[in-house]
Amino acid sequence: MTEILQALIDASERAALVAKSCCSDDCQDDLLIAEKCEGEANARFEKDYKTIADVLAQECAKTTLISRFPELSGHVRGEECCEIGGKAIKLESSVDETAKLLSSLVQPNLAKRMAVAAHSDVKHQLCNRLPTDLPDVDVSDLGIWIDPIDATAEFIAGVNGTAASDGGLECVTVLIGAYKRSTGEPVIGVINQPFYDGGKGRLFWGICYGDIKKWGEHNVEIPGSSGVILMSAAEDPQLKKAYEDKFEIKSAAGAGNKLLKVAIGEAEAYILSKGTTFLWDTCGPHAIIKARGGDILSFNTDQPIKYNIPHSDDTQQFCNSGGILACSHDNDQNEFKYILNVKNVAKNQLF
Ligand code: 2IP
Ligand code: CA
Ligand code: CA
Repeated sequence: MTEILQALIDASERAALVAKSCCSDDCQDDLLIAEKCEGEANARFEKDYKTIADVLAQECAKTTLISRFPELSGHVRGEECCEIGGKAIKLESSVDETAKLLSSLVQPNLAKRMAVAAHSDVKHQLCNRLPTDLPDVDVSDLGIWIDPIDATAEFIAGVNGTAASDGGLECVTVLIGAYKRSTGEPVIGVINQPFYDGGKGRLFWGICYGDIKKWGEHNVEIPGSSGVILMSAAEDPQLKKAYEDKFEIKSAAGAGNKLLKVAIGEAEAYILSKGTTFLWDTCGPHAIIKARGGDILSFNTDQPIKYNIPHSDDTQQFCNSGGILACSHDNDQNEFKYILNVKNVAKNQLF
């Protein structure tokens, strides 16, 4: 299990390096921003975009995973398709070749920086500190979901120097999760936050495999009960109202960023009534949240989200269409039941 966890961590770091390689004074407005077409787009946005960084970061993460575990081939899925600006993006055999491919889409300086990042042979420092007593895992029963860059809108604004005060580059995350193909349960997760603390970055991982629950992170103090519930800025105000008496309702950009805050106990819960997240948003964070004793349920059905949905060309098949309710820990059963109960009352009255 340690090797597959290492592979997920390194894959996320390689994607993180690609995202970071776009940040330089000489590359403003040059990310090659392409509008997603109808089947690909998220209903949360009037227009939904992807950048060359999203596509390249996903290719890098995928390549890292499949080169170390060839048996994962065909079972590594992600948000992006590899085509952008009429070109299929892939890692060529050398930095120069990849730079050449990218420079047909972006300026040569940026193409070179991205290619160097994409070819880095990443060994994340955290990998020296992983537990060595983890159980064996049947990799041939694993599937992977990748969100190479979560909060792309904030990423674009951050790179262009037009970020809003509450949604800068810090809310960008790389999300990678492994699930059991036989059951659909999330089992290993990584959340990488490349731009945290002025670009120092931080990374969280978690494992929930049978009875084994382990998690780890960079320098984080886990607070006690935070009394905070997170919601999207676009959430129904009536749902916010239902919780206002007992909780502080906060909004934060990025689904991955909100799930990260739940995972590390900065928030009790993240509640989303709409179908604007996908399996790649929740799979990695879900494994970490489960490792910490919490869970992610469907807002509509109260059933835990499952990840072994059959392959399909229709992106909507992978949407968490019933919304989500992510809870940090069910150690305090009463708090969890209270959150669930308020949600069900609100749902019946408001929706
Ligand atoms: C988005 C992104 C948005 C989020 C949306 C996700 O993913 O995280 O920020 O909306 O649900 O699907 P919100 O910020 O309101 O939570 P991506 O950037 O990968 O498309
Ligand atoms: Ca994304
Ligand atoms: Ca996302």
